[in-house]
Formats: sequence, C-alpha cells, structure tokens
Amino acid sequence: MTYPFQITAHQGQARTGVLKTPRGDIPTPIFMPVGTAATVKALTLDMVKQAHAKIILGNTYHLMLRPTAERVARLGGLHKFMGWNGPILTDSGGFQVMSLSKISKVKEDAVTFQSHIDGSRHILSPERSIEIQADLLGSDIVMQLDECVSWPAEEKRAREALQLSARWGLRSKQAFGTRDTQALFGIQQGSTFEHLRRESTERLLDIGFDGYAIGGLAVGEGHEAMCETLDYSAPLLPWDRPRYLMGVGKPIDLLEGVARGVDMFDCVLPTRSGRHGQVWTWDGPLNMKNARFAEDNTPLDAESDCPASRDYSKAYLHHLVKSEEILGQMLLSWHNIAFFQALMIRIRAAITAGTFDALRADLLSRWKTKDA
Ligand code: PRF
Repeated sequence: MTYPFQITAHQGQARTGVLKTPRGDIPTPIFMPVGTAATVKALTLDMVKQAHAKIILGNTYHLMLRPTAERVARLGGLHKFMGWNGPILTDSGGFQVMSLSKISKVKEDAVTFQSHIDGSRHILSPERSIEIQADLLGSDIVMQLDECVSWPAEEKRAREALQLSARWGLRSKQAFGTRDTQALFGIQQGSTFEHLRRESTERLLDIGFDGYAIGGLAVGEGHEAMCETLDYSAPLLPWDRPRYLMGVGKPIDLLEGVARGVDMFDCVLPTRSGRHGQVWTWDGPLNMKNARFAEDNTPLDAESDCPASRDYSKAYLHHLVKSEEILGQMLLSWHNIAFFQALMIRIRAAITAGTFDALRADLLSRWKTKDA
C-alpha cells in the first residue's frame, strides 16, 4: 500500500507534512528511535511515547538471529511481541550484516554470514528479507535489501554495489508484491559520486517504490561531504514521496538533512550516547561525567515536557552516571530521545511558519563550534 503523503508547507528544499499509515499518522520531518532488538534500549514504551516518538525502527539482522523471526511471528508479530502499536520501520539486514557479523560474503543471490552472537551460519536474500520483515515481523515500512560500501570507495566498487542494490530492489519489489497495509521503500546508493546517485535513482524509479531512502552516507565521509552529496542526491528523488536518510545522525545532521529535503531519519546516537553519559541540548552536547556538573542544581531543560530533562538536576544525573547506576542510563537516553523529538517538532513548526532559515541559522551558530 502506498501510504498517503501530504506536504503541507515547504521552504526551499525543506518540507513538512504527514505520512498516513494504518497504525497512525507520522508528521514529517521525523526522527525514528532505534529499537534494534525489539526494545528502544533502556526505555519503556511509555517513556518512548512520552518523548513524542511516532514511529520506531527494528532490525531484521538482530531479530532473525534472536529470538528468530519465526518465533516473533508465532508470538503474534513484532508489534504485539514488544507492545508497540504505532508504526514500525524495519531495516533489511544487509547493512548490519556488513557492520556486525563476523564473516560475510555478498553474492548475486544473497549475502551469507556468521552470527556475531554464536558464529552460526545464515543466508539473507532479498526475498528472505522481505519474508522476515513483511510476513513474520509484520513491519509497516519494509526496506529493500541493499549493499552499502564503506567510504572512501572506488568508483567501480560503488557502481557494482548500486547495481546489485538495484537488482535486489527489483527482486524485493517482486517478493513484496502488492499489500493492503504495508509499504516498501527502495534504497539509493552510489557513495559520493553524483553520476552514480543519478543512475541509482533512475533504476529505483523504474521499479517504483512507496518511498525512497538515501543509503551509503554517514559511513566515514564526514559532515561536509555528506551535505554535499545530499545537495544533489535528495532532489533526485520524487518530491511527492517520503525520503529517508538512513542511520543519520547528530542534531546538526538532522537540521542540514531537512534543509536538503530529507523527511525521515534514524540513529542509535541518542540512546547509545545516553548510555555513555553524553546528552544533547539546545546549547550543544554535554558530557555528564564532567566534574563541573557535580553541584549544578539546574535541570537539562526546564522548558521540556520530558521528566528526565525537567525534573532532575544535572548534579543528580552526574552522580548517577559516575556511580554507573542503571537509572542514569535510562534518564539520559530518555532526555536524548525527547530532545531529538523536540528538535523535529521545532523544525516542523518553523517550516510551517516560514521561519526555518532563521531556526537553522540560530542552531548552527550554537552548535557549529561544539562538535554538535
Ligand atoms: N543501507 C541500509 N541500512 C542502513 C544504511 C544503508 O546504506 C546506512 C548507512 N548510513 C545505515 N543503515 N539498508
């Protein structure tokens, strides 16, 4: 099913709108918290909802290994299993195979790999990835299997990967067929080569997807090169379909991605950095382990409606982190997810009001010097 996507306002390339799914409306631009192993790490779903998340991400790779896709299916699908009744987007697995599994081999038919958990051998083909995501997990937004090359990549290598991804895209579409309630997104590849991004897009458009992702970025090229690639990559994609920048990023990357026409983002950053003592604020990142917070009685964000941001002092959070208390990981992850959502809420409001350029300039001036 091609979910209705309405763009309600735009400013330059930046757009805001609504993606309507049977499990709920997704206001865009949106940030999707990562729930890799059927959990947004350290958070209950009530906390995730209170942080204003509307859609979360799950991973084929992790779930097929543990508890296995078949078991999730027997237990009623991923939504029922984890207790999330909103939309779920699942990644197809290829990217996680390359980055996490012990040994992997990409062939025309499929990728074979050894589990990072117990070394067991597995095969993931475009068809199997669709079966896991769409039939067994019951994902709302299903991603095609693709091949992502690391950076820097030789042109020949990047072309091979985008062409394999395009062939896998066609096989994914054929395996997906037409469905009443689920959507399928294609993935653009091509590293940092404009002509390859163009070729990739042409091939995806020939196949026809419900939405389009930009893959192969945030793989080591750095913020500037990513922005340069997005300058031409995002506008290649159809204006009237959602565009998803995979695995991105820091608040500044979200801001610059939106400015270039991206509608959807996901990243482990807010939860992972929260578990390691780092928080993101309107004034940039803070390391809560720093002794300067030891007697700071102010909250992270008095204006926030998230309890983690508003109701606890930095001194208390510093103490929890220094003591390696579980609550420290929970509160910092909660604050970060709420902050990323608050950023997207402000971005959407600004595009609607025609003040996105001013918001972007203001936040860039706060963040540029602080490695935000
Ligand atoms: N492809 C897929 N998932 C991904 C990526 C990709 O290129 C990236 C790259 N940043 C993150 N997650 N399928």
